[in-house]
Order: sequence, then structure tokens, then C-alpha cells
Amino acid sequence: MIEPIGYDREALQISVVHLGLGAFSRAHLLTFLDDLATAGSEDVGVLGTSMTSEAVPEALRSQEGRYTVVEVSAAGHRLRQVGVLVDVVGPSRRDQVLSALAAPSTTLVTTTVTEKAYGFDPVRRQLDVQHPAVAHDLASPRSPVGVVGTLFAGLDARRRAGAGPLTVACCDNVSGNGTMLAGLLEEFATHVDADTARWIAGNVVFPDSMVDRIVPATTDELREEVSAAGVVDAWPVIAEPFRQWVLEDRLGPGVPALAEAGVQLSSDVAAWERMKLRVLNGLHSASAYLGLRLGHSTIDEVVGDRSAAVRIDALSEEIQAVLVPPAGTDARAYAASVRDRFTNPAIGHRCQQIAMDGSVKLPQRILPTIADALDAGSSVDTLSATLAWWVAHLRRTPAAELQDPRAEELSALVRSTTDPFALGGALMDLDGFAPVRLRDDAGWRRTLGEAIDREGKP
Ligand code: CS2
Repeated sequence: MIEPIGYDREALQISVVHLGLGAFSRAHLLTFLDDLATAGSEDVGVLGTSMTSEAVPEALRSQEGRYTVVEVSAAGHRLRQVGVLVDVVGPSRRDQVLSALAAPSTTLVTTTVTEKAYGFDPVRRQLDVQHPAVAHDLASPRSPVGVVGTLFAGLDARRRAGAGPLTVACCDNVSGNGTMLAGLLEEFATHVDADTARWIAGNVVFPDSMVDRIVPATTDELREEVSAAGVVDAWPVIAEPFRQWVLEDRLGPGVPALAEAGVQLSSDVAAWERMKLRVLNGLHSASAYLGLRLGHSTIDEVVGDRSAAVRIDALSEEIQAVLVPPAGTDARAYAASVRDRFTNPAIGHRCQQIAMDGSVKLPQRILPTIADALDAGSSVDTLSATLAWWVAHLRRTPAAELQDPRAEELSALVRSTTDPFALGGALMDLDGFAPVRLRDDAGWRRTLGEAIDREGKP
């Protein structure tokens, strides 16, 4: 049985523009808006765009933007139709996205484009002007292909149209994500048009946000399950029952009443982000690299393997030892609930999927904890092993199959540098990867070398 859409889609007005139509946003952000629509809100229609692919928009357009979310747990499956995607466009229709960004009826922009898409240097916390999309858009700001360039062009059009203030909520797994995006836009705009830079500073708010839901890639079995329930859906999404969205309590005018759908508005999103990135995403990446090394293919298999679970629990202890959780939150209980979510046998979250993009994920998920643990003098045994498991993954994966924006560089490095200490040092010296706190610590470089020596073999 599929729960049908419980409102009149014709009545929806587009007030949200969403960049990045991957499975995550369809199973997360859009379901909160869908709940609002079901409760009677009409200002929750979404124009969704994929930044790089025509395939998802094409599939969704062929079914008028409707799609199915399948929530799975040991208790069973719940299928629900989502109808808030009113319009869906791919990269070839960037003009439509820019018009929507400039429309007075648009009040909220959300982004889930993955960490690597922004062109953000996490060490200098600034725009990476070598990033292909950033470089392209700086040279051709009127025909942008990237995220920052598209937002700039849309905001520039909005200023010229006199369409009023806007809220832009970055929803990717980057610490201080709103602040990061605000900084990138300010830098980009300063290069291109000082008037727009000033207008953005005075009219656009960039709240930080923490988003959470485990959403693996769609499989053919999922399509079959949905079709057996009576709906032909080219791109359904699968998710765990849990979902959480903590959004900074700093929104511009006209934003849909997200709190009514369970979005937590908070003045301390940084603490929520830190806890989620370090605990959930940190344990996720570690489980993926360790699991692949042990021959497992999904996360529930990894945590179901006694010897792996011992290591993941040890890592969790090291993370918690230096974690400052949000006020009133029990980090231990949070970590336990995360571990419990990893055991969901129905979700089949593939280690390979989580293992991709390590060079941009680990600086958010693991390296800050290592820096804090070194400062506190607490254990980094399993934290350093996590980097060694990543090295094993880099060594094992043929260069052409490695999914990482720095694939070529990393593959060449792990193949040319066999000495574990030299390799650990070279990883710390990678431009825009490790914080100075780690890069310049000879003791830590030695510790990392030892971990790679012990656990970095493919
Ligand atoms: C995962 C995340 O793929 C990954 O790297 O760690 O997508 C994770 O499932 C989500 O952040 C959960 O909210």
C-alpha cells in the first residue's frame, strides 16, 4: 500500500528553490515540505534542479515531479508519495533556475550538492579558485555551471529585479555550512561585482543547518518493490525511518513554517553539526573503510562483525572523549542511537558509496577530532587507524575506479610512496587537506605513519 499525496498539487506555489536533486534531498528536506503541504500549506512548492545530471530531472519530469519514498526498518516498509516538486530542471535549464532565484515569490533556497561541489578549501576556509566549476564561473559569471556561480548569478538577478531578501540554507555535511557558503559567495561576488556583493551582505541570510537521514542509492529492487505496489516510479528513494533537521534560528521573511513539520530551530546549530559530523559521519566513514578492508559490502554487515564492531566502538569512545555536545544532549546516548541505526538490516547501505570522496569528507569528519584529541592528550589510536583504513582503500582501488575529486593525485601518491611514514607525512602535506595543527605536529605524523604501517595494507 502506498500512502498517496494528500493535497491538491495544483494549488502549490513555488517558494523554495532546491539545488541538488540527489536521493538525500528527496528523502529528507522535501518530505518536511510535503508534511507541511499535507497539513494545508500552499507556499511549499519546490523548483528542484540537478546541477550536473539530466537523468534525474528527466525521470522526475516524466512523472510530473511525483516520487515515492520507501522507509525501511526491521519492522517493515512504509511507502509514501511526495508531491511538492512542482518543477524539475537539469543543467541545460539553468536560466529557469536563475529566474526562480530572482522571483519575489521565492523565499528559501536549499542546497544538497555534496561537499565537493562548492569549491571550498577547508583549511583556508575560502574559495578554491582552481576548482573547475569555480574557475569556469569566475571567467563566465553570466553562464554559470557551479553552485556558487549559479547562486551568485541568481542573487545578482534578484537584486536587479528588486525582488527582496532571501534565505539560503546550505544542507551539506560541512561544519559551519551556512557560514561557509556565505563566505564563498562574498568572495565570488567581490571578484565579479561589488554592488551585488554589498547587496548579498545586506539582504541574504545563510543559516547553518544540520541534516540527518541515512539514504542509500536507489536500486532496481526498490523500483520493483514500488512497481509491485502499483506505481511506476523511475526514481524512488529508500531511507531509514529516522530524520532530523536542525536549522539556525535566523531565517529571512516568508520562509515556510518548517518548525511545524518538526524542523528544530536552534541558536546553537554548530554543536549539533559537530556532533553529527564527528559521530555519525565519522563512524560511517570509518566503518566503510574498515568494512571494505575486511571484505564486507554494507554497513550493517560491518557492525554485525564482532571484530569490526570492537574497533568502531573504540573509535566512538575516542570521538566522545573530546566532543562538546549541544546543551542538554547526552553524547553517549546519541552515539548509541547512531550505532543502532547502523544495524538496520533492511537498508543495505553500501560501504563503497560512503567511501567515496574521502579527501573532502575526512577533513570534516575525522581530522578535527584528531586535533582536539591531541590537544587534550587523549587517545588517537583508532582515529589514526581510520586514516590507515582509508589508505588501504586508496591502495586497493584501481586509479580509474577511485571516486574522489582528487583520485588521480591520491592514487599516484599511494603508489609512489611505499614507506608508511613518508606516506603519512605526504597526506598531511596535501594542499587543502589537514589543518595546520596536524600538519606541523611531528609526533602526530609519526603516529600516523605507525598506523599506516600496521593497518594500511590493502
Ligand atoms: C554518509 C552520509 O555517504 C556518506 O558519506 O556518511 O551520506 C550519511 O548517510 C548522512 O549524512 C546521514 O545523515
